[in-house]
Amino acid sequence: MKLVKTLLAASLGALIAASAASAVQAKQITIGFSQIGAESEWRTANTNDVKAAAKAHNINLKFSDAQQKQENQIKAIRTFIAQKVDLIGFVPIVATGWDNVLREAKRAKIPVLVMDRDLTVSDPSLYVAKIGTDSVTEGKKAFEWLDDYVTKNNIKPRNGGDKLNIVILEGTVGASATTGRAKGFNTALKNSPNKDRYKILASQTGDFTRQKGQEVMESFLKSYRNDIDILFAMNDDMALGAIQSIEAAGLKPSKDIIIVSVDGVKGIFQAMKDGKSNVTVECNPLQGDLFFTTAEKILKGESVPKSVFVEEGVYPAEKAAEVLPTRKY
Ligand code: GYE
Repeated sequence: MKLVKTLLAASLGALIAASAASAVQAKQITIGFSQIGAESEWRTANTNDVKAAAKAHNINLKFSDAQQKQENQIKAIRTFIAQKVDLIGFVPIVATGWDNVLREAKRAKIPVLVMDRDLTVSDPSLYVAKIGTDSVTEGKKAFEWLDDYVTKNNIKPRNGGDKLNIVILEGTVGASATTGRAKGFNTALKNSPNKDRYKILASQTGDFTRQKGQEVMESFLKSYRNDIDILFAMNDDMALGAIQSIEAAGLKPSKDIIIVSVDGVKGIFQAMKDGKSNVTVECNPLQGDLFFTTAEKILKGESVPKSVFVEEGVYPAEKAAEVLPTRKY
């Protein structure tokens, strides 16, 4: 009898342990995610991808849109800490100013996984890892494509002078995507054997939006209508806005003014197909799957690389018609 009882107790214990383990396994992961906002076609694609990937990974996603304000992102992160989420993800709108809130997350023992943009913190242990895009390389690819195009096509300054004049539409001030692209572009220009061929005439932020891209290009054209040879727009949306201003000024985008931009959204492929833009350097917004796969590893205690870049290509206008139907964003 005693033996039976012991056996029974033991198997009951095993049963409880087993079901507890499966309960632990089945516990759905909750992740708080703070997105920047919806400033561009790229961002919308990024948000849609994060939401779809969360579903595919069976994650309980608490999604928060900061409407372009760092303070809203900080508030959202604090809310996630209070809610005791399993992991916090966020896209830093600007690179600095995160130390305090990330220290609070660390104290609460909630791991932080950064997506898309880079950040600068005083202590690297304030976040576990970052997945995203390589903006310095994007800027470099943009200049290198341009330099090659100008050389092959023997492009001359429109005003008969000896310099090809470049105007730049920068992204959000303080964002890593802006500083990185500027650094990549300017360094490649400085290192080019043809560097004396170019002059940067003007450079101003268009905040990564179509509307500001249009407005700033309009003001560039007011000052330098007959001098601008090249536009480097740090994203496609600003290039699309600028195309409107170029046409309104009676000039031909892609012919009178060569247009180089970054992202690779459908809108710019359509514009290239229509002969209105020259090239886009891809910046891949489809980072959701990698994000949640990495998050799951972190929560299992596995080690992950501190920084992972997603893959990106370069698409000139002559490929636009062929590539457009295959674009996912
Ligand atoms: O290029 C731009 C967006 O951070 C890489 O942000 C991203 C940039 C992207 O608004 O369109």
